[in-house]
Amino acid sequence: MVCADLLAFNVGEIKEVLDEFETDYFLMDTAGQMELFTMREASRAVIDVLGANNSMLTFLFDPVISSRPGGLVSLLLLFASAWFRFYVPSVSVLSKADLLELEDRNRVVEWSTDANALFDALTAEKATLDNQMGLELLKTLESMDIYRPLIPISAETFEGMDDLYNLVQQSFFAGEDLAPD
Ligand SMILES: Nc1nc2c(ncn2[C@@H]2O[C@H](COP(=O)(O)OP(=O)(O)OP(=O)(O)O)[C@@H](O)[C@H]2O)c(=O)[nH]1
Ligand SMILES: [Mg+2]
Repeated sequence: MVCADLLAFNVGEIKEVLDEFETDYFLMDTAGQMELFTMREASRAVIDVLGANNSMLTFLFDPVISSRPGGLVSLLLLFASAWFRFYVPSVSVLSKADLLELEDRNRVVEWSTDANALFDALTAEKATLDNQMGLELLKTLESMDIYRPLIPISAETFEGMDDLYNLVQQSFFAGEDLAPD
């Protein structure tokens, strides 16, 4: 909590330091516990000072939780909540993708691309109360603009970083590559 407040309090100074770097993008990691960044009003000020018009939200989907249809719906809800808070362009990332077998990873990506596939997977599960709730939640989520293919990324193998870079390029520069090489 103290760190979160200090970040907001000192963001002007942080921006001055960042402005000295000659780079096109900064990737900033915020606390995974959503109460500490997403659900604090000061975070809005941090984004505004750093430049809301030049910001993009990257939301990390846990690979193990995403592997179950109901788990993916839960994470989509969290993502919807974060996106709704800041309302800046966003990318959805399947983090630690190296932990999943290729078949499982492809299935999660398919669910994230096609709501009908996720709907079918939920329907195929036992008709428990949570699965029924998942179906109802999915209908709501489907009507929002939160469906986008998850980009599998791994900090172990570095796979997917190019895909993330390309998506950011597309969002800000319509795909024009800024890299010198
Ligand atoms: N296999 C694998 N492990 C990873 C990867 N990224 C991080 N880890 C490991 O996962 C563990 C937890 O790290 P993170 O998920 O980054 O956790 P954190 O950022 O400290 O916590 P949050 O506040 O939840 O973001 C550590 O042991 C990391 O080394 C990855 O891409 N692949
Ligand atoms: Mg983290």
